[in-house]
Amino acid sequence: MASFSICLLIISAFSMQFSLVVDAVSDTDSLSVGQVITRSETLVSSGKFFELGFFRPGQSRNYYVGIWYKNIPERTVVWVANRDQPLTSSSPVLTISSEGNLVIEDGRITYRVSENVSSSQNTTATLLDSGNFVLRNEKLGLLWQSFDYPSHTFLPGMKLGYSRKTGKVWSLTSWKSRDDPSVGDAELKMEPGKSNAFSLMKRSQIVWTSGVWDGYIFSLVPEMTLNYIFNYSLYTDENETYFIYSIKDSIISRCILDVSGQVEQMSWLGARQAWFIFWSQPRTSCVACGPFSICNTATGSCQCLQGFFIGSDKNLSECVRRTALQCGDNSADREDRFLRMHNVKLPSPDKVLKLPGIEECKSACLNNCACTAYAYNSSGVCSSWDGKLYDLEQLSKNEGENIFIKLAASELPKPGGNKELLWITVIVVPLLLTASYIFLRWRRKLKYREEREPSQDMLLFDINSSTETSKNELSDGRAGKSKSTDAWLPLFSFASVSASTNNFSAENKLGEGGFGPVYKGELLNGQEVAVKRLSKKSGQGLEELKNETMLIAKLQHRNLVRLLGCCLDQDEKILIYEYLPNKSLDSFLFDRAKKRLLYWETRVKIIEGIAQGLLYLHQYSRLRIIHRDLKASNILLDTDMKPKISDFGMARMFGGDELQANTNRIVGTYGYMSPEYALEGLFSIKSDVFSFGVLLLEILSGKKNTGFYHTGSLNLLGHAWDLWKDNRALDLMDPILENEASYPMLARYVNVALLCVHENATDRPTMSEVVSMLTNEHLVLPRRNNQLSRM
Ligand SMILES: *[C@@H]1O[C@H](CO)[C@@H](O)[C@H](O)[C@H]1NC(C)=O
Ligand SMILES: *[C@@H]1O[C@H](CO)[C@@H](O)[C@H](O)[C@H]1NC(C)=O
Ligand SMILES: *[C@@H]1O[C@H](CO)[C@@H](O)[C@H](O)[C@H]1NC(C)=O
Ligand SMILES: *[C@@H]1O[C@H](CO)[C@@H](O)[C@H](O)[C@H]1NC(C)=O
Ligand SMILES: *[C@@H]1O[C@H](CO)[C@@H](O)[C@H](O)[C@H]1NC(C)=O
Ligand SMILES: CC(=O)N[C@H]1CO[C@H](CO)[C@@H](O)[C@@H]1O
Repeated sequence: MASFSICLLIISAFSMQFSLVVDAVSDTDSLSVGQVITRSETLVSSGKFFELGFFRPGQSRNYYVGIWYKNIPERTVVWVANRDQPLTSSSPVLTISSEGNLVIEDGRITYRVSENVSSSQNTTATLLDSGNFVLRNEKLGLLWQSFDYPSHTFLPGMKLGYSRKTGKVWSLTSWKSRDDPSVGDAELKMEPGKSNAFSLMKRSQIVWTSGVWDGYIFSLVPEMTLNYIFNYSLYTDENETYFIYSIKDSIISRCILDVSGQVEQMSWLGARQAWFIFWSQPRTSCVACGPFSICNTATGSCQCLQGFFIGSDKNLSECVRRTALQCGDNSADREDRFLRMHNVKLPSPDKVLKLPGIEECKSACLNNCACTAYAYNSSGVCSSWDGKLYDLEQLSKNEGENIFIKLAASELPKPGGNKELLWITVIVVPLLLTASYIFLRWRRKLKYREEREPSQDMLLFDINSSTETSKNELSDGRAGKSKSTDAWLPLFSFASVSASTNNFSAENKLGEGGFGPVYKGELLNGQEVAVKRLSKKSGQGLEELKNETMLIAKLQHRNLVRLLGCCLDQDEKILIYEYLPNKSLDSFLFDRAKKRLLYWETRVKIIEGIAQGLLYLHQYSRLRIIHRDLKASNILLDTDMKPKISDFGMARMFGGDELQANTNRIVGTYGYMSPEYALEGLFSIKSDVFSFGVLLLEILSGKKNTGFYHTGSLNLLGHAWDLWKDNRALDLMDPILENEASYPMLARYVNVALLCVHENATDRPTMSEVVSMLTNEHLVLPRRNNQLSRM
């Protein structure tokens, strides 16, 4: 190893000599006065972590000077020198000018990267292993550094905050698009002189805030308490206030403000060559919608308004007007008109006026060429919007307001006197209505038949063909007996699923899972079901998904939610589960009033049930399912408060790593992720055991692992461990259990939980060991003797 490094040193020494000959640089980390970096050359930090040079982002033809990770194949740019000054010539150079400034020249323009640096000889610019590019000089020391001019990436060691002396704000600003690093419309910053909180601004409106720094964490970022990796601090003195972080392990991590306006903290998984996002805000996907589009909050999708289409950019980041407005040209026929949209959550207006009536409001907008929309409400307030219209949200019936969008007359059906319209209303509509009524009746009949006798539209599989499954299922007591025949998984049509959920109406929505929204539905036979509408993108093809669904449907255990059917219809992937009226464990456990219903006995039953369900997934099902997202909100409770694990097999169905269907990047639930999963993306049945341990502590204490802290220990796990060391494990107990709990049992459970959350996966027990430890009173448990060093 050592000789190899020496070898490298020699090589780089040689290349440095060569480069000096041509007065250019290569494979060095510094640039001095008179030297240049051309398009094909780069600086590399001494430890080879970062590289600096010219690049062209995405499809762009322009050159920029940027810094990216040296060893990450997909170029990940962390800083751009000339964001707002793209270079179009093909022979730009970066150099230090004679007066000591860092400049980019391309023959026509000279862009000064560093300004106001006093002239001096012997100035050098060095790319450091932290990713900071610093301009130094022997006499004056540090003159300028890139860390003082953040772009969209917040690296460890950088400051975000402000200087009280100069008023300078260190903030993150998004790129305009993936092809254009110029300053976009999102900014993450701390407002000078205000409370110590970050605000995420989009077009100067606050879309998310971190909450104030309370000494340990930002109050609305509870995930900061689950801190395996970072050392955060908020530094403040008479001159400046800033937030800074460092990384304890040797992992690569960065925080970015994405083009979509989301703040994301991610780490690089070398083994999988992928970025792993483990935290992001704001969670709503509406932030990604561009101008003249409307966001459907139920599905998180953006759609162009009527009269607009997706422009050159396929990312819906720009909807473009189909027909130009006629503004000013008042020849009656071509005057602009307004399209009424219902149930819209209005963005904050550009102008508000008190006007006597809606007609006045309308003409005010019509007479102002810049005005693109107006709204009028019952208190006589006329709101109007100029230019690009952003942040419209479609709400459901009885919510929101009307907004009127200005469109060219030709984009709207002509009002009244229109013969075609008359024809349509008088003849075609009734005809259509009759036809659809007949069709629906026919469908309905068919549907009933389908439910009784399986048609070819069903997936067939034979429970007995997997001898392993049936043999093992016997250990589950009840299961296995009633299933001597072929099992069928009904395939539902999209129309029937849609009808059962009232067209996926907001009133039917039960919640939002990692894979998409869940609705309550009612089948034609009156059975209540939970309908999970998976987000459109999944890593798998339809056939694979069908196979996986079939396999998953075969898993039957009293502690798993039953899959009743599915609908795979073109883009739609929908799973239909049994409906459990008591909702999820977290809705009881973390609710002050409802947690009283979780008696000690109930909690014991829940813990044992989850352990059994997980054991079945890991060991007794033929598939060996790793759940990967076990958490309180994925445990559903039936009417007897018996637990049923939901969302199992989702990772499998979605193929490999695509746990989060919305993106092609991996996301788990931070509070329950084992260290090896969070840091390296490694998962195994032992990462489920870790999540089970966290869940166990939450059930015993009634507290969330996320957001919990107590003097000295920053999360529930650390706190449990501290109490355990002091022989005070019983203090962990949820206070409302005081007169009920069995203390020896509680102590045993805490012990098991601490074994499960062992930092090393191999030292954690398997689920079958967990089950026997939980139930066997006479078993002597190993005591934990190691620290949770990273927590
Ligand atoms: C450079 O100095 C000028 C005048 O002193 C000032 O207006 C400008 O903001 C300074 N630029 C930077 C980047 O500090
Ligand atoms: C620049 O550095 C060299 C070597 O370090 C030194 O000999 C020279 O005097 C310096 N020049 C100036 C102007 O400081
Ligand atoms: C965390 O960061 C602060 C400030 O940078 C530093 O003083 C402290 O020593 C660090 N702690 C650890 C454990 O690295
Ligand atoms: C604040 O700035 C002043 C003037 O530059 C300096 O003298 C002082 O030491 C600074 N205070 C701190 C805490 O760095
Ligand atoms: C009308 O709009 C104004 C300004 O947005 C708002 O303050 C007022 O509450 C609204 N009135 C009603 C009845 O919605
Ligand atoms: C034209 C354009 O900007 N396309 C981008 C759309 O978004 C994807 C990823 O989200 C990019 O890969 C494309 O380049």
